[in-house]
Amino acid sequence: MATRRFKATDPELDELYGRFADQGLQPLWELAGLLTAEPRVQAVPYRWSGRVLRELGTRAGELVPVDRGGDRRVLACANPGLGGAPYAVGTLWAAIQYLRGREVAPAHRHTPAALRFVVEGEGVWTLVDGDPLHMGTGDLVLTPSWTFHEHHNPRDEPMIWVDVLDLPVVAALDAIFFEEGPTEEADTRTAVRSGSEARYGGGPGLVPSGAAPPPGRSPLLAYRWADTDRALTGLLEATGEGDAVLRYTDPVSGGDVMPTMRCEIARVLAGAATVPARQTGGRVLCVLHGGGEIRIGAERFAVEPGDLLAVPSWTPWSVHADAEIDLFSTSDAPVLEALGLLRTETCG
Ligand code: GTQ
Ligand code: FE2
Repeated sequence: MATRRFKATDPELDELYGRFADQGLQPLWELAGLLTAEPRVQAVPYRWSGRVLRELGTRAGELVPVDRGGDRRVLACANPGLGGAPYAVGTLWAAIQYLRGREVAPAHRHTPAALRFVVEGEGVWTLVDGDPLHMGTGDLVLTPSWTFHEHHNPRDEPMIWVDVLDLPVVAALDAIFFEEGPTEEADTRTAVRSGSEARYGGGPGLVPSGAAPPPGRSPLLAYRWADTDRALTGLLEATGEGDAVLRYTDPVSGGDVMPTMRCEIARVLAGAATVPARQTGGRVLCVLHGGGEIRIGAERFAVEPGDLLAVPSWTPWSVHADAEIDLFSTSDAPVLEALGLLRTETCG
């Protein structure tokens, strides 16, 4: 495939442009829109209705089997600004996954890292490198890069949850690898408590002496709603403010849960609003509880539990709670931070 051929009115220059094209070259002075004053973002502010996601996930559950080949019954949120790409924002994959009662989603691993967040429901187990992690309402469960994972639902009732992956980042870096699990047999083990939580989730501020974290990611793979809820309540009590934001961290290093994704949870009290702010990089929001309005750029979305929203890079957003809102959020901030590209600004 040849490179773009630029045209000039001057015949000598036009001839030179022809030679550029033959040699796979382009003149910078003809290239507009490369170094823009601010990010020119393709993704647009968008909201996927939780109610619709649940309804269409359920219908897919009736029509589409999960097995080797299909592997995952997942509906990807495709931002309308991204020209058909199955990404919620330029750097994040967001989706809902639906597993019927008694179903298994077979083991595999891939270099993109994943996280699961549960808006409503329980009963599915995710095994991460063989460690059984239960998923329940409000829980955050991690599947770090290149860890084997499989899901199984020992109950009769279906379950739906939210997946967020750094897939677009890994794809942009041409670093996608994928591999199926070593055995055909589904591992349907459960456990009262995962090994990861027994070791690293024993109590606030307590980690095994001498513990070295796996580089760049948390050895704790599940963050339980009861703990998150208590922490939010405590922070609001301490500050007396109308909203509070917590960051999920690696308990050993204090850093983000994974090298590519920052997870946060915000609580906004009824009648309160957050100060509009923006930062570089993409963000995906998931409404856990409550209702009100989320403003992203010029858009205003009335929200309810289960809604997923896209916050494009450098776009101001704010939350206005009618009923107390709990809002889970994933951004690519660790990537931008590592590269010295994270800019934040309040716009209030
Ligand atoms: O659960 O393993 O949403 O591999 C996309 C790719 C979920 C998963 C997604 C995946 C998974
Ligand atoms: Fe996967």
